[in-house]
Amino acid sequence: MNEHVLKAFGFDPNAHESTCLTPEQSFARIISVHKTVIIVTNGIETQKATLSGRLTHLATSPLDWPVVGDFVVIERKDGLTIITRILKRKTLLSRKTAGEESDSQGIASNIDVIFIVIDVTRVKNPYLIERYLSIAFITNALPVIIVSKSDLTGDKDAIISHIQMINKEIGFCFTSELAPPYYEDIHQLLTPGKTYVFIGPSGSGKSTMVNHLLGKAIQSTAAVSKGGEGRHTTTSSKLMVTDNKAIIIDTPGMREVRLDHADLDETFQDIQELSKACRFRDCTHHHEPGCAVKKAIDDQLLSSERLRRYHKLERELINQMKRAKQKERILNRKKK
Ligand SMILES: Nc1nc2c(ncn2[C@@H]2O[C@H](COP(=O)(O)OP(=O)(O)OP(=O)(O)O)[C@@H](O)[C@H]2O)c(=O)[nH]1
Ligand SMILES: [Mg+2]
Repeated sequence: MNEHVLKAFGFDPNAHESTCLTPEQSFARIISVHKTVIIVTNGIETQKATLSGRLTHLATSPLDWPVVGDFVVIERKDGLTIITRILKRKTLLSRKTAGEESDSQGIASNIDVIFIVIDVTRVKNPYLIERYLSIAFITNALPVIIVSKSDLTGDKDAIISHIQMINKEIGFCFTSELAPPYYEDIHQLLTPGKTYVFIGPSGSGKSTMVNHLLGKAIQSTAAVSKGGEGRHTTTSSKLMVTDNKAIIIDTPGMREVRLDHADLDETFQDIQELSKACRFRDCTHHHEPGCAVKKAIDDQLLSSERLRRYHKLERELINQMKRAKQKERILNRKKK
């Protein structure tokens, strides 16, 4: 059994003790996924693997497919490494794929902390932070905002108030490749055996940070365009281990964060708090009388823009849920 060597990749034998393996089987963790080729580690070596025919047949959604960070059972068969089981995910970060379909796309699984990396030039866009927080809060992993490229701003205080206006309780820190505090706070946050995923817009400096934490330039990086947009340099997620045994996952910059499952109540705590005083418990904060949220806007305690963004995300989430239900119905009908 290889449970103990896989501990270096975050495997907790106690969490999976009920899983009995045959002598041909071992545990592994998914390092990266390239369509049907999946790279796994058994704690000693990395190998190319494929999903077993049974699991491929049973997969009805992209989330049934391995996601970087998954713990799996692998088996050697005719010289090939086959994934025969995906162990229950402790946490899963996902978003909706682009387009009209309802498909969810797994970003990373079995993560403890989600680092949302947004550079100082974009962090004042509330739309970005609110979307990232919404997909992060639903996972039960701890979201932390990393404001990167702090060398490019002289006004950290304005950024701090901006973040606190969005969410009073969210943890955040500044980083810079070029000036203090460098990556000091991130180093302090990393704990051996825990898994950290870095997400955020393209060009925000995720791979630069990951290379720094690894102490070597493993991930490619590239300068942003003149307009400040990233060039989508990282094209697939990858799991790696730092010298002090923290497990980190670098991900490609997202063009768009579409909500799949999301927690709006945690993200919009102010609206959630105010709504307790609404006359109707199911108040939508649109036209109902006695709406405490609308009153807060009149009293200038809440911005109408913030409520507008909340309603937009709420609509998106409801539509996504409807599409997912419809897809499930179609699948069930086909099965029958
Ligand atoms: N000024 C400044 N530039 C930085 C800093 N960190 C990264 N950069 C630059 O930002 C550019 C983009 O960095 P990457 O690390 O490739 O960004 P990324 O988030 O991985 O981008 P994608 O892989 O496209 O998602 C590179 O030219 C980096 O040198 C920083 O702290 N300060
Ligand atoms: Mg990158």
